[in-house]
Amino acid sequence: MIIVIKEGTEAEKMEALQEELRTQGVEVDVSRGKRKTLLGLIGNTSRINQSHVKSLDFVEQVIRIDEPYTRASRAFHPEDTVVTLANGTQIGGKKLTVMAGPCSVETPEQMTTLAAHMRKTGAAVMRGGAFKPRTSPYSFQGLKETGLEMLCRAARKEKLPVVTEIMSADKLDVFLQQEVDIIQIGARNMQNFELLRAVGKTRKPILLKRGLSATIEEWLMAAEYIMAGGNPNVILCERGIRTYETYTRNTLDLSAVLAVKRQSHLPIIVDPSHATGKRWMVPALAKAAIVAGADGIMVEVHNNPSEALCDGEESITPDMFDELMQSLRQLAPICGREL
Ligand SMILES: [Mn+2]
Repeated sequence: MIIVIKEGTEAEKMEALQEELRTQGVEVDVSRGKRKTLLGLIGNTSRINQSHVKSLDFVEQVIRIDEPYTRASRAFHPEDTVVTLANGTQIGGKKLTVMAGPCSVETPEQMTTLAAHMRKTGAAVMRGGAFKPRTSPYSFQGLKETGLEMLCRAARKEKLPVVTEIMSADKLDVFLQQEVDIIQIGARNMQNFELLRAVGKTRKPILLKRGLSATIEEWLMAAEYIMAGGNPNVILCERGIRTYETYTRNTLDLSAVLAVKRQSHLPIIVDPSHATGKRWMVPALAKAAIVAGADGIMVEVHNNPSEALCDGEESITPDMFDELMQSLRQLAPICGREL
């Protein structure tokens, strides 16, 4: 249930109402927009006397929402959320954000070269995997703490923020110590509720990838878990879903971008690399994602894809990345965005 408060209502009146609602067993979250203030009621609202609330002179409207999520819902927060990183980089709103880098961190030289290239070409965030969730226990598992340090060092040198995946809550301290700018929750961990709760206790921006077979509602409920802990800084990432099609690694669901934009206020970016598993498809689908309304893209770039320790076949080369950035620069203003 959402209560819309009339413009210019005194703070005391609102607080008294919140107090009253809390005694009736619900949690109350406040969303302050440019003009209106909304109270989001979370929990069992059956004891709330809706007509009493409606009759209050400072209440404009009481809305019953069908969705099981509140904090992530557009109804509760009509304006787009813009997530601001520690260095001031903004994700969402008018901005388009390009996140790029190798699938996994391999060597310090690789990271320094790529970071310099990213910086020159204008990527906003550097990606790189240190803790790798691999389907096979015999595949390369990532350089872990050492890799994390390599990624952060190379990116800092170029003043680039970093995004990297966390696999378990016991590594959270390491991520915070290294001042990772965006903590990624991978597709396979989208419903790892312990992990969602743990990152929800921080105020770090979280990149939440859609699970392999997750519905949009399940995905937004995962975001709600993080937000319920008090962390509003959630960025969603569509990375392809599991279907019967085997030509591509996954099936890129661009309609999810539109659905998420309608249902939620959270920024959403698209990862065409994992969605397709095919290098040659990445640039076209990155552009398609922007046209569909995504707030940015995340692509895998490798200086020597044929030698990559992970996901080489879907990594684009630095030259392809330069070309992609050029076309995105042309596309951005047509889509009413800034790059
Ligand atoms: Mn990868």
